[in-house]
Amino acid sequence: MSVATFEARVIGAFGRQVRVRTSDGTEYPARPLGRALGIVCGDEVRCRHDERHGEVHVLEVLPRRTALYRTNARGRAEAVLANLTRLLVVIAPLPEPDLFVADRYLAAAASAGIEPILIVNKADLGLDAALGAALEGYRQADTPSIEVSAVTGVGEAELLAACRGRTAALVGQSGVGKSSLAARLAPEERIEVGALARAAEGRHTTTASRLFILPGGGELIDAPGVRDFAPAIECLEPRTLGFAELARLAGGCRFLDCQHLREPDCEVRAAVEQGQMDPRRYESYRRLRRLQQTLGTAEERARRRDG
Ligand SMILES: Nc1nc2c(ncn2[C@@H]2O[C@H](COP(=O)(O)OP(=O)(O)OP(=O)(O)O)[C@@H](O)[C@H]2O)c(=O)[nH]1
Ligand SMILES: [Mg+2]
Ligand SMILES: [Zn+2]
Repeated sequence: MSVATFEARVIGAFGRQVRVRTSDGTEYPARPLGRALGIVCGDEVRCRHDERHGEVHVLEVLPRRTALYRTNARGRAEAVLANLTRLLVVIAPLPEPDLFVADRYLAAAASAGIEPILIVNKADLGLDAALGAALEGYRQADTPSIEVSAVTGVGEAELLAACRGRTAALVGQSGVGKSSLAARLAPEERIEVGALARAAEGRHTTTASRLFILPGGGELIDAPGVRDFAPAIECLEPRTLGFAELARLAGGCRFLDCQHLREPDCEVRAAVEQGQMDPRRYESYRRLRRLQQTLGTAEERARRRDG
């Protein structure tokens, strides 16, 4: 007797354990069948009921419309989240922001066709001069940003509008308030929020990505905090590495394949010298180029592994 299969959405992924939801809203714990499928939150999957063991098996991951990729510890590209249309890159005055991490998320999203927005949470704490200057740099970089507070509710309507009708994901350092924002936007859900002290100790409150349905329409993924994020280099837009302002400036470079490092007549370097591109953003771009050189191409890495 053949058993009917059905399609479902992955709304939680914790290693080999996943949680899926069907279009009628039924949720099941499920287990990937056979070899590692690399299932991530947001995936659409084909499942089957195993009546004998009372389990749901995931048979197959359906083609992803978009995916956010990182470089894993073995130097390989690995999907982190799937089928996003919006990436909410969260920073806050506390813990001290690592803007290079934010830049790399923004770059990975832009390269993957996922619209990024910078979310500046904890606006109630006030933004110091350094963060203010960084935000000015992002404005020059054509990167939209919203100032919000999960405590006071400032910016909530704007944040909700940015998620409406989309699949959005909250990413960023641990303790910036991703889960607190998710809890505000999806008040019906049970979402655990951490103590800032724990984040300062490097402990993460959220340990697995979860997908929530927003009351006004749209989906929101709350992802675990990170200490660092290395995008998958081969997934980055080759000319700009996903840096939005470079897409605008690079057309003016003398060489079509300008990497904006030491080449003559480089419009990007000129923009930095003339104060039209944030020097910190440019440094961030150079670091990513260096990372690209260190990691090498995917083929070079495969050769190193196998040879
Ligand atoms: N003052 C202030 N504190 C906030 C705000 N949002 C969150 N917090 C606090 O920041 C701490 C961390 O919040 P979480 O929502 O758990 O942070 P997270 O980004 O989900 O952290 P991880 O799950 O570890 O990645 C908690 O103590 C929250 O109460 C805010 O807008 N203002
Ligand atoms: Mg969290
Ligand atoms: Zn250039």
